[in-house]
Amino acid sequence: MEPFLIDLKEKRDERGALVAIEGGDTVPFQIARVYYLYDTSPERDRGFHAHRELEQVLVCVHGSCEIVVDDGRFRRSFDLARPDCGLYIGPNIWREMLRFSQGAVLLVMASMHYTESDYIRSYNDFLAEVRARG
Ligand code: T46
Repeated sequence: MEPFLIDLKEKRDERGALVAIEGGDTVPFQIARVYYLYDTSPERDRGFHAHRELEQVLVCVHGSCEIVVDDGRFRRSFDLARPDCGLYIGPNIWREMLRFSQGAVLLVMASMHYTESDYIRSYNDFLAEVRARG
């Protein structure tokens, strides 16, 4: 499945705003793990890998960053700059996280626990796996 944006439906009133995310509803999988990236810097790109099985939703809850996604044929870029907007990335999509604003915080909800065997960390290996799949 190609990456897509999810409207996280902010609840705003005079006190501020709240976003609630429910696994299997707001995001299209049960959430098994949550992690977040912080102390990020515009000079320090991250990612540069794909996952074989993992599904994730990324939300830039503070600041902004650019997420480049690549299915082995086409590259596409998303600017994440709103805490009420999530980016779904499914399996077999190469991702690069670029241009973090100073102090940006990227929250990630994941469908699986962490396992290094799910990562493809070489772009050539990624292309070979995608092409072998047809
Ligand atoms: C992804 C993007 C959006 C853990 O021990 N547990 C975890 O749950 C994660 C995600 C990472 N780690 C360890 C593995 C490395 O030693 O934390 C270190 C940094 O991980 P990594 O270099 O993979 O970080 P990013 O920011 O390049 O990528 C992360 C996720 O790993 C990845 O799944 O899609 O964020």
